[in-house]
Amino acid sequence: MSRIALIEPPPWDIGSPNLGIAYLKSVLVADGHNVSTFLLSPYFYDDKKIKNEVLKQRRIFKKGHIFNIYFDMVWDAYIEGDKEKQKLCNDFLEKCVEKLLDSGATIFSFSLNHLTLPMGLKLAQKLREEMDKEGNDDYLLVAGGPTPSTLITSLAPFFNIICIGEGEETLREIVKYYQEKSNKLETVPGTVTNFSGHILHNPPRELIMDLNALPFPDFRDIPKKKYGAIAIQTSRGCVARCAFCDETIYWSKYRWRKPEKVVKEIEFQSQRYGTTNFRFHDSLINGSPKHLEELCDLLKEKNLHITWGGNARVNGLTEELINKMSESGCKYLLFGIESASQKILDDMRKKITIEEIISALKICQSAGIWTHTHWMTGFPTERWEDVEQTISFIENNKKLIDSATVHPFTMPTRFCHVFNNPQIYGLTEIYPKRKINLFGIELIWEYGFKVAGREENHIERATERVEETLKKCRIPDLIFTKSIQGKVLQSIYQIGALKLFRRWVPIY
Ligand code: B12
Ligand code: SF4
Repeated sequence: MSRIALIEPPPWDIGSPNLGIAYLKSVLVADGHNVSTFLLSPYFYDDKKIKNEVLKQRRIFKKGHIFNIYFDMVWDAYIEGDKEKQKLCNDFLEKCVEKLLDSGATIFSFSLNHLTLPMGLKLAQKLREEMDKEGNDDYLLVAGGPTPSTLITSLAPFFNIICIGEGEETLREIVKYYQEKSNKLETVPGTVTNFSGHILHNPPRELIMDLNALPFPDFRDIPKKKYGAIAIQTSRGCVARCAFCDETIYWSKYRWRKPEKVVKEIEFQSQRYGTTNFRFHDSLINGSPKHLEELCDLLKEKNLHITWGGNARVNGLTEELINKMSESGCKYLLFGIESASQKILDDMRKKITIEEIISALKICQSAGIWTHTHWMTGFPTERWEDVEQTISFIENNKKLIDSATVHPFTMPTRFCHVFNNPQIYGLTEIYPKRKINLFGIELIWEYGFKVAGREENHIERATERVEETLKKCRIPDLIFTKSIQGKVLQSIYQIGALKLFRRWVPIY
């Protein structure tokens, strides 16, 4: 049977482990393969030399989320060409190469997003060099996940196979054909293959319509103590189609799992890992309120005493449902509120109203659920009066908002409604704003755009103003649950000393 390494390069979140990799592992193990998981972020954060450099940067700049400093370090190393940082990152990757080769794997499968791309490409390059040095040509470099699925051909020079979208069936076939030494390997649906420089675009992969048929995600060989919660998913895809988002395009049709199956998985993972803390990795947990309600009822009935949280939409959240969620262990919800101007919400195709936002926040507060809110500044149709409405909303409702993150509007990919329908949003031009050179390939990192009738620096000004407002209202950019510990931490925040405690708080 083949040996497969599933790799998540750093730097990525360690609040919960990579669910995609755990699913891929479970289907390959079910087929009888020998699979090792390499989630590298915890080791990257713990690497002494890297940690020292990050802490040094933090002292110099006196502020900044620790995670961003790690990411900046990688960026400086591989994009800005900082030799010292490059050495630190390369040394870390050398150790990873050693571990990967020791595992005896011959199929190296990378799960990549924009943050993990630089380290991922470098690691793939190093593995190839090592294999070539040993004269070993019986290996495969495979990549999948959000970034390979969108950048596709640009990344082909680094890999033999790029997988697009949902990966379970695709990877199973890849491993099967590799093992059989079949030339079907070059034509697996849902991939772009690159064997000896011959690039083939294959037909798309069909969706997994019955998610209940998938085995439970397998987290067995992850460093569990380094992660705060176990990841779980009740659905794939989203019921909405917000203009700036690619989730519906990525996952296509919205699909949900039977609540009984989800509860079985919770019981199974709790027993296996001794954890009662779960993070739901759904695009949104209330795409089907009926199934969510059933899930909460079952959790309560079974008396599982878990704590959980996840992404939610504000609509469809009735008092009854939120109370059931709270009683079944829900401690926090992340809401994509984006703006408090109804016009902008409508332009964004959010299909939510200001009344629904206030109602959801209020009910969560009385149910003791922590509300984390995401705000988006600079949507193309946003004007200053819309920003003012968002600011007043935050000021007037600060007691209902436990924490918040501000995201300036950007277009990292072409896969959103705004990019493909610029005229609807008043865009007069879309252009590659940030191009980067990553190990010899040129990538468009972000698209820029021009909007008629809006100040050039609107996004920067709006972001600054909303961030100032949150600060003034003492709304932090992090999550902790409304437990006694949470209350203590909130008081610490209120006396302005939270930054001392950030290391121990599960920062989002
Ligand atoms: C939960 C989540 C988080 C969690 C943490 C997740 C974690 N620890 O893994 C939190 C809330 C912390 C988070 C934060 C962020 N996130 Co997030 N997050 C998600 C979310 C909603 C679910 C991820 C997930 O588990 N999906 C379910 C699993 C099963 O899917 P998957 O991992 O993609 O894997 C499947 C396929 O992609 C494929 N696949 C994946 N890898 C591979 C490899 C191979 C070889 C193959 C064959 C297939 C394959 O097969 C898998 C099974 O089908 C996704 C959106 C989504 N719905 O997926 C965004 C998403 C991953 N996040 C995203 C972003 C941008 C962020 C932030 C940077 C946002 C921000 N600006 O702050 C932060 C940064 C986090 C950090 N500091 O490290 C983007 C990444 C986009 C990109 N191209 O890089 C996504 C895709 C959302 C989006 N559409 O923009 N996130
Ligand atoms: S509700 Fe959230 S996940 Fe769904 S389309 Fe809108 S932004 Fe994307």
